[in-house]
Amino acid sequence: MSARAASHRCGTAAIVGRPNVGKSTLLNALLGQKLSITSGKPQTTRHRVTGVLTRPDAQFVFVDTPGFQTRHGGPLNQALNRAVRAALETVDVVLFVVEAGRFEGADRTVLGLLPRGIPTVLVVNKSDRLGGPARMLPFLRQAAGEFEFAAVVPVSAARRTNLAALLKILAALLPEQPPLFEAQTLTDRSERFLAAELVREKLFRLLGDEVPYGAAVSVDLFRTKGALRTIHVAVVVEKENQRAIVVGKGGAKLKAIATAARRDMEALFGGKVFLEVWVKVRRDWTGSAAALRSLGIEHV
Ligand SMILES: Nc1nc2c(ncn2[C@@H]2O[C@H](COP(=O)(O)OP(=O)(O)OP(=O)(O)O)[C@@H](O)[C@H]2O)c(=O)[nH]1
Ligand SMILES: [Mg+2]
Repeated sequence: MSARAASHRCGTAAIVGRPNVGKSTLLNALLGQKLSITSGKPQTTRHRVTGVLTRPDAQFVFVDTPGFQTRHGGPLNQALNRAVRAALETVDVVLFVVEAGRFEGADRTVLGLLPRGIPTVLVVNKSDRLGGPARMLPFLRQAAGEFEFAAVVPVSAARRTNLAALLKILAALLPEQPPLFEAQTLTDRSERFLAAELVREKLFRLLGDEVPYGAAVSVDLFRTKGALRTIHVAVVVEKENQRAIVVGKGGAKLKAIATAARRDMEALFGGKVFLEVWVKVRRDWTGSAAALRSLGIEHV
């Protein structure tokens, strides 16, 4: 093996933390590409999403996870927590994300669930909100005392600040080994999955609080012909009145959801998309483990 190959670093870093701290925004910022969906509402991410960043000297395999639920024990939350635990089993490093200025009970609970013996980096996100070192430094000192972190790094995922420093620290914690993925690989997820996620993101961003948590998305058709993709997506809701909310007056809301999702799909896939979105009512899918299984967590 040449000296160059021997010094190449490659490994997996799980991004974990309580809901809404900015894990998915961080993944996208690190990749320089919008891959994982984000919104101002907690529990946006429901699936593990892997994003690969390839540099000449290192390949980072990031795993974005659902925000770890410390309160509610329903089937959906249990499924989300299982997804997080499964993601942690095989990683080389954990990126534990908190919000600058806030280290609360839910953060400590998540911290307590992390595997011992895996280097854990504390990522203090939303540093832009603290407005400067006078408030940041005491917070960093306090947070650093919560656990034996391998490093503590303040960043702003939204403003993309200090990400180079985070990558440098992270690279040093990864094993020396050749790349696991081809250089052009972005994710392990299919375009079909990403299409469903982008529709789900628009539900979170364009609707109020009631509907997105009771909605699932399934892709009924995904056909690629040359550079053109034809995609049919069903939004699954629990109640008739939720269908009315998603459709909106004269169909305006559904149109806005479909237009925004199509634009993101075209940017991510790099080609034209014909997208059709409609709404189905399926009672109580969030409250029933059987319904979750039958939908397949892939499609939730
Ligand atoms: N001010 C500020 N807001 C941020 C930053 N990073 C993320 N946000 C916002 O925080 C909210 C949550 O971001 P997400 O990336 O969806 O958070 P998450 O941790 O993935 O959330 P779940 O998937 O629901 O657990 C969104 O409104 C983001 O725009 C940041 O660096 N600064
Ligand atoms: Mg997320």
